[in-house]
Amino acid sequence: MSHYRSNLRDLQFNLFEVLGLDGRLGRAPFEDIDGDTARAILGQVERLATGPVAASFTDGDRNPPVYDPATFSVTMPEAFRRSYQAYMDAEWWRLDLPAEAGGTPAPRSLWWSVIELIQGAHAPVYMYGSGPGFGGLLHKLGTPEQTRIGDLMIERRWGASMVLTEPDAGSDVGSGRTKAVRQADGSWHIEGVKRFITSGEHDLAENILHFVLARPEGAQPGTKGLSLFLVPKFHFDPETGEPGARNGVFATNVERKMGLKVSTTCELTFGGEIPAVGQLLGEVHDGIAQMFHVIESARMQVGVKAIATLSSGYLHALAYARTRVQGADLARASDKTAPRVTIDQHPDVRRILMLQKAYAEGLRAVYLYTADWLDRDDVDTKTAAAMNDLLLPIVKGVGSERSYEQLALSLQTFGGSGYLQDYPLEQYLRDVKIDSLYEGTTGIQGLDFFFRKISRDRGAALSMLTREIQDFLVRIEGEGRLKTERAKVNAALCDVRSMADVMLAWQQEAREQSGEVYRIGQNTTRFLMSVGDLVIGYLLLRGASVALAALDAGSAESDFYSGKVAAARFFAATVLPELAARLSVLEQTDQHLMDVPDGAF
Ligand code: ST9
Ligand code: FAD
Repeated sequence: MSHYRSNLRDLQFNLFEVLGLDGRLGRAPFEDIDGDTARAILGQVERLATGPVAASFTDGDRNPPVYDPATFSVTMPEAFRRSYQAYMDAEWWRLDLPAEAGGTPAPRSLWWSVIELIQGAHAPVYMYGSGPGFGGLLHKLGTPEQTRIGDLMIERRWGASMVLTEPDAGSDVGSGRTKAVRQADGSWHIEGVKRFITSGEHDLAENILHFVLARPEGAQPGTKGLSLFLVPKFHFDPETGEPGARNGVFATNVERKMGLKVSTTCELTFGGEIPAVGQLLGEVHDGIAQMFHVIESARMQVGVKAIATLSSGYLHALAYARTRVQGADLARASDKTAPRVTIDQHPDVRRILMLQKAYAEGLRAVYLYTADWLDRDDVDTKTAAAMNDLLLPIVKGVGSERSYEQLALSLQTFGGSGYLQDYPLEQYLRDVKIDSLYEGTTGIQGLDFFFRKISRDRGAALSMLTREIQDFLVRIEGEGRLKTERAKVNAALCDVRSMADVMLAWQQEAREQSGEVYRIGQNTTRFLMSVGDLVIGYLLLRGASVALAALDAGSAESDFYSGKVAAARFFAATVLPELAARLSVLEQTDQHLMDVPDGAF
C-alpha cells in the first residue's frame, strides 16, 4: 500500500471553489487547458504519485545512493530509478516550460498542485527531475546558443544542480571564494570547492549541467561580484548533445544525513588536474540576480514539499486515531466498566488532530494563493510579482517550520507506534527537517520578509495584502455564522499591522542609532510566523464561507464542508489569539538580550 495519502479533494476545493480557476482556463494564455483537462491532469498525477512515484519512498531511505570515492561516482538505488523514470516519462514537467521550449504553459496554481502530489509521494523524484525546468530557464536568460543547450537539456533529460554554497559561504553567499578565470577562447575555468550540492552527482541522466556562482578574477566582493556559469559534467556536442570527455567537476564527497537520504548532497570540487570549463550565462555578469530565478522557484518547491508531507502525515494520524482503541470516554472515566473508545474521541487527541488539519489545509491554501497571484488578470504584472514575492518567505519559512512542528503531533497521535519504522511518520519528520534549513534558513526568510519585502517596498505589498483581508471581512459582514471568527481574524490583522508599524518605526530610529536595528532582528522570525498565521486564518475563513454556501445549497459532501468550517473556527479560536501576546512581546523588546555577556549564555 502507498505510504502517500494525498488530498485531491482539498486541492480541487482550493483551485476551483475558492480561487475560481475555471474562469482563467480555456483562454489565453492557457488555451490548451480547460477545466476538465485540469481536473483530469490532477487525477492522473495523483495516480502516478500514489503509485510508482511513492513506491520507492521507504527503499530510498533504507538503501541510499552508494558513493564510490575512487571514481567520484554515485550509483542510485534501482527502486528509486523506477520512480524517477515514471515521473520523467509521464512528462508533466512540461506544464512548467514555456511553449517555445516544448511546454504547455499552465496556471501556476495548477503547476504547484501537481508538484504537491509528486513531492508528497517522493520529493527527490521532483528534485532530480528538475533538469527540464533549468532548460526552460536557459530560454529566458541564455544566449541563442544557450537556448539550444536548454533544448538539449529538455530533449535528453539532463540533470541539473544549483551551486552556491561553500564551507565559509552558507547564508552569506557573497563570501564565496570559488573563482572564475577567463580563457582566450571566451570560456571560463572554475576553481574552488562547493559544499552541500543537491543532485550534484548521480547516474540517473547522461549529463548534469551545474549552474555555478563564481567570482571572476578582479570582480567586486559580495554577492554582486558573483557571476553564473554553466558547467557540464561531460563536455557535449553542441548540436546533438552527445556527451564527450569528462569535464573537471567531481563529487569529492557525498554527505550522510538525518533524512532525505536518497537525495545526494555533494561536495563538488571544480578544477585541478582537469580544468572545470564553463560558460557565462547570458554573457552578462549578473549572477546573483540570475540565480534568484532558480532560488525563487526552489523556495516555493521547498515550502510545498513540507506542506505536502504534513498533509500526508495528518491523514495517517487521522486514520490511526479512528481505529486505535484506548481508554474510556473522558466523561465516563471514573466508570471502570465503561466501554473503551477509539482515541479520536479523546478531547486532547481531537485537539491535535484539528490543529494538524488546520495547518495542513491552511498552508495548502497559502501556497495556492501565493501561486495564484501570478495567474491573476485583475492586477498588473508588477503588483502580482510583488505579492508573490511577499508571500514566498511565508510559503517557505512558515510552511517548513509549521510542517515540522505539526508532523511531530502527527507522530504523537500514534503513541509509541509512531516512533517505529512500521509507519512513515518517523521518516516524514526526518525528511522534512531539511526544509527549514536549505534554500535560506528560517532566520534568513525572516530577514528577507521584513527588510526586502516590506521595508524596502515601503510596505506597499503588505498593505495590499491587509487590504485584501479587510475587504473580505467586509464582504462576509452579513454572515452571522462566522461572526466570531471574523472578529478574531480582524484582531489578528490589527496585531500584525501594529507589529509592522513598530518595526518600521525602529528602522527609522536606526538611521540615527544603528543599534536600534537589533530590536528588529530579535523579531523578524516572530513577525514572519505571525503574518503566516494571519494569512492562514484568513484563507481558512475564506474557505469556510465557501463551504457554508455549499452546505446551504444542500451539498452531499456535508462532512467535507463541515470540516472546512470546523478548521477555520478552531484556528481562529485557538491560534489567532496568540498574536496579541506576540505583539506585546514585540513591543516590549529592549536591548537586554544583546547586552548579555557572551560568556553568560
Ligand atoms: C539550496 C538548494 O539550498 C536546496 C534544494 C535544492 C533542490 C533543487 C531542486 C531545484 C528546483 C528548482 C528548479 C527550478 C528551475 C528553474 C526555474 C526558473 C523559473 N528575491 O539583499 P542583498 C538578489 S541552494 C530576489 O544585498 P546580500 C538581488 O539580485 C542554496 N532576489 O543580499 C539582490 O540585488 P538587488 C540556497 C533577491 O546581503 C542581490 O541578491 N542559499 C532576493 O548580498 C543582493 O541582495 C540561499 O538561499 C530575493 N528574495 O546576500 C542563501 N534576495 O537588491 C540564503 C536577494 O539590487 N541567503 N536577491 O535587487 C540569502 O538569501 C541572503 O539573504 C543573501 C544575502 C545571500 C541574498
Ligand atoms: P549558516 O549560514 O552557518 O547558518 C547557521 C545559523 O545561523 C542558522 O540558524 C542561520 O539562520 C543563522 N544565521 C546565519 N546568518 C545569519 C544572519 N545574517 N542573521 C541571522 N541569522 C543568521 N546549497 C547549494 O548551493 N545548493 C544545493 O543544492 C544545496 N542543497 C543542500 C542540501 C542539504 C541537505 C543541505 C543540508 C544544504 C544544502 N545547501 C545547498 C546549502 C544550504 O542552502 C545551506 O546549508 C543554508 O543556506 C544555510 O547555510 P549554512 O548551513 O552554512 O548555515
